[in-house]
Amino acid sequence: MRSFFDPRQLAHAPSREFHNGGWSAYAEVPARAEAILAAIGGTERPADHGETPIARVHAAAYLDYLKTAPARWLADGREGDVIGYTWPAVRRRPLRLDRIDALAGWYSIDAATPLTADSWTSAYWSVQSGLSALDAVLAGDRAAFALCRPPGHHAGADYCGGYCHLNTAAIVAQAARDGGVARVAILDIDYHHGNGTQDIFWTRGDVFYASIHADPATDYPFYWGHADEAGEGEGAGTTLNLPLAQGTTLAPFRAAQARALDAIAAFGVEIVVVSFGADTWEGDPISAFRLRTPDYAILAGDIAARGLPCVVLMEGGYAVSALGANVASFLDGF
Ligand code: OKP
Ligand code: ZN
Repeated sequence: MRSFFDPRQLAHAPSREFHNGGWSAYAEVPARAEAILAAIGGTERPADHGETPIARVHAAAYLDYLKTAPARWLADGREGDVIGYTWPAVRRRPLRLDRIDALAGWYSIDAATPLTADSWTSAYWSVQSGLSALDAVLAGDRAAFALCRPPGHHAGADYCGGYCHLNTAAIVAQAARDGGVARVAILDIDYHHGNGTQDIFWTRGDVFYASIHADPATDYPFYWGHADEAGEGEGAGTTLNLPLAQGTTLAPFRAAQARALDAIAAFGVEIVVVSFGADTWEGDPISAFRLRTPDYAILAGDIAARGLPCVVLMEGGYAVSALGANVASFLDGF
């Protein structure tokens, strides 16, 4: 399977994140990508598709914020990474936001996603890796892998969050649509619900979003991913949420994935974008499912057996010592 990665994806390295009432070491570290690279062998450098496919999904003002906020933070006399401290409970209307703290709260959903001067560059190349994997599939490959890092599925059209800045799965799905693919599905099997992807396609009838994830009653991102969230308008019925309890093992996860794949098949898609997180592994430091390394080959085999071309994108997975083996197991299953 062809795999794509650009070394500029390593540069983004915030020093810390704020959650559970205090500062922690940033979990989404560059060493994650290095561990995957060591386990899967050679990757190709992605082609540069420019900003046009990114701007098809993300708001221009948000992209401007990602690019300029770190320099503005320093110009305002701050130290360290850009991080918000006040959030609008409801975004009632566009405001004239002059102060960097107002911008940071408006364009983010949490304090776990600080921006550094390198964030834009790393996120940009993470997206390019995804778009190059799509190119391989559009050219006829049955599956291709993008070692996306930073990840993307928590980023909305105009917000960052959950270690994510640009939503590569959404950008790849939209690029497939723009390339003439009539119907696309995104299968999200990261431990966390992909709130950004869901938001972006919430009212869309042409892109199906199916997610298997930890129950938002107990896990981040808390406010999305309940079983009754199914889309609205033309998107009514094109979102499928399958939350599972902490402690979930292979059998219930596999049954949920079969349900998601049945729904995707019934929707009649030509391409599946897989948001793959290895944070469902039993030893993940911030998650609580109980999948084992060989389980990933079984889950991937079930996906491949449906016979649909797959663009596989890396999302989460924070147990660095096991990450390479878990990703290799998943890719072997194809
Ligand atoms: C990103 B992805 C841990 C809090 C961590 C952010 C989680 C982001 C996960 N107690 N909060 O979906 O793997
Ligand atoms: Zn995750």
